[in-house]
Amino acid sequence: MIDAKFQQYKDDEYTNLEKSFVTYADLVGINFLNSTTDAEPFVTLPTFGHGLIGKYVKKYDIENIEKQNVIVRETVYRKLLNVDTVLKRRNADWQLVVVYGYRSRDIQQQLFNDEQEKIKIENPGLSENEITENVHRRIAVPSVAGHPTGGAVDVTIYDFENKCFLDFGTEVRDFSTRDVYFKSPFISKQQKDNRSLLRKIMCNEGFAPYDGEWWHFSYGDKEWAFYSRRQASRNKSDILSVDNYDKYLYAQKSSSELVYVDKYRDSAVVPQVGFIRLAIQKKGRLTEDTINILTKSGIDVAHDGGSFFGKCHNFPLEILFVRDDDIPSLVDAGAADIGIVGKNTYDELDCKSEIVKNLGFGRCALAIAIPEDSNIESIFDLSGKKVATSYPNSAKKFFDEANVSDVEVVPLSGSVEMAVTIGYADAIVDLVSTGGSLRQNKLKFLHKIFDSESVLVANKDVFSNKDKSTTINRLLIRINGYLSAKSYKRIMFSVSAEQLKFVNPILSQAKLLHAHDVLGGAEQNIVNAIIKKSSVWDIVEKLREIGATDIVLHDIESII
Ligand code: PRT
Ligand code: ZN
Repeated sequence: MIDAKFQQYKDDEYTNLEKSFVTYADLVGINFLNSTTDAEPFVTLPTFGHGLIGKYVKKYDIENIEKQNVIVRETVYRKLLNVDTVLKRRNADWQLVVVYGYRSRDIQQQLFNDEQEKIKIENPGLSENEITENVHRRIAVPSVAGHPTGGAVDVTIYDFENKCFLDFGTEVRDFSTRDVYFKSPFISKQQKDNRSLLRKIMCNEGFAPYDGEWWHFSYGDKEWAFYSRRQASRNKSDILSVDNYDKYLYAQKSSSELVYVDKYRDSAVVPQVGFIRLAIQKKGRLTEDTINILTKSGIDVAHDGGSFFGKCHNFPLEILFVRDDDIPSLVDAGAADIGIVGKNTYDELDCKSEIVKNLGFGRCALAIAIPEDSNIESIFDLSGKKVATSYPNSAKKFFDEANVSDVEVVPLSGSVEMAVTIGYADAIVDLVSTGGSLRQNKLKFLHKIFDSESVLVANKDVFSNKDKSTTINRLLIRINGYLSAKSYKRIMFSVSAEQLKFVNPILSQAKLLHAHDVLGGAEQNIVNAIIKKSSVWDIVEKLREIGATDIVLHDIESII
């Protein structure tokens, strides 16, 4: 009973709100005074990037034709870019996402007809006019509709930090509830604030809002002209200039008339020839070493810590900061051209990209471990047992190839050691580096499945692009130079002519990279050589034994 009463109360509130929506009758009298505004091109919004993006978040009508692309007028595009910039000033992790833009006239008509049929059946008593207005609240009457002009957009805000959309009280384009009305009283304070913020930023940029849908805004359509004219007269602006709004109206276009520029593949978005995108771990074990290897290769990485994107000022490279588990699929899909990831992750995810370089950091092993007191002695004792792991594919492959039958592999996304402690599994397959974590959890090593280290992976098609391939090779030369330099040191010391004859055997034993050169030839000689880091102290001690002096060690930046 109370529910029914409350529902009635809600319905009355909604119906009351509907009275102030812009109606079909408001728009039908607005005339299109021909002008040049209509000659402007349409553009697709980038589907990926650090700024504004356009992407259908659900399956919508023109997705079949346009895939994920959202199409809008060029002026609208520029305004949306500004909105995104303003948003990011409030919070660097926020991004404007446009989930709907242009819709063809045919589709508008079809949606309108469907909705009209529905309303007619639900409300048999309504007059023709009432039905039209009723339908118009959701699906605009085609002759005055905004989406077919390319001037109307449906937008929302994504928060990169929390990996979700801001809470607006309903999902974008959720027509199952009238809480989508901008002024719905049945949403929280926070939700209201989010709606007001979105509206304020969009309207400051010249868009007109629509009270019936918190996400819908337009520029240059009839609704915009009506709204702007009404605002102007409320603010008592010059009525003459108010009438000018009609001049700037956009005409609607059918899909056959639509010509557009694909911004996503446009050179404006990818400004440099051979520009490549590298995906790296945003925050984790690999991050520091990865950035270090880039910096030491002479690449400046600018990253504010918050956002997904980093720029390099001195190399045609954009860096994408993501979870390491996402790197293989981003590179496979070509969303990033190359990536730096643990080989363990690469193997586990059955990556189609190729490994182009082992990077030598993030070393660990994927290993089988068992409780310290377990009576399991070999991998064959695991037959019929439960093994918990975050690496189910690698584990299954290993047991299959080793012919250990009936191992039940239980996938867990984290805290794998726990599974054994609580008796949920008999063994684990996990990464081990120092082994400290095993000891801490009273586990012991049983068998190594594979060794792993960080690798540079590249999309398999990227080398067929000449420009990108050149950039990747430039990057590789630098990384190779750094990696070889990293394992050597330069040594200089001084010896007498007498001592010099002992020097050669000491140095050559230490596997020289370069033959050393000797300056002098008289009483005192300066020897200059490049030696393996691993033998530095051994060599230094031996040199001191023969009486060498002024021993100086240098780090090497690069060996090319
Ligand atoms: O958030 P995101 O998804 O990006 O990070 P993540 O939690 O998936 O990964 P992260 O940062 O923990 O590890 C990233 C990569 O580092 C792995 O994919 C490996 O390639 C590499 N790596 C190197 C390691 C380890 N060493 C390592 N020891 N990854 C994890 N570990 C774990 C190990 O499983 C154990 O639980 O660290 C713990 C301590 O190890 P011990 O043996 O040193 O005690
Ligand atoms: Zn809309």
